Amino acid sequence: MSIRTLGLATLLTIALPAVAHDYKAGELSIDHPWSRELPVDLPGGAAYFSIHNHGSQPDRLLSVSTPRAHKADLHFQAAGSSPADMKDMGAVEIPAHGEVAFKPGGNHVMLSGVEHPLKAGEHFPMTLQFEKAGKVEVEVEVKQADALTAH
Ligand SMILES: [Cu+2]
Repeated sequence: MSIRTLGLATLLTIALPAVAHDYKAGELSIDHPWSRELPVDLPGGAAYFSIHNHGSQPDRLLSVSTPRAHKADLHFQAAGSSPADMKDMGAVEIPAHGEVAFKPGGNHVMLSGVEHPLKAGEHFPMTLQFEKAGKVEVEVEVKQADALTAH
């Protein structure tokens, strides 16, 4: 391998995490973590993703953390209800061969104490702690304020 191809290979390896949308841990995959830029500079926000469990045993998402927020809480919000009705969930069960979606208007990761407002186009790291699959580090993509879904 020449120095030049070696350099390119290194570059591609480094660039990879920025384009990865899918993260795996054991039997779990975490799909497209994203967040929304807020229309005003508020010290908070929310993060969304979906978790697929390909295994025959349930797992549990115990907690989430990110260096971008002092606190990241798992919030439950019934579909169609007001954001004011959201509740803290201790942990979230990921059923065997099942899927749990965190999305706008539903369950979400509530970020509070965000010192630098989230800006569209940036990425920030987030760690998900599962009971069985352990720790999974993901990159959260910040979308425009009017984005409703990851795509
Ligand atoms: Cu919330």
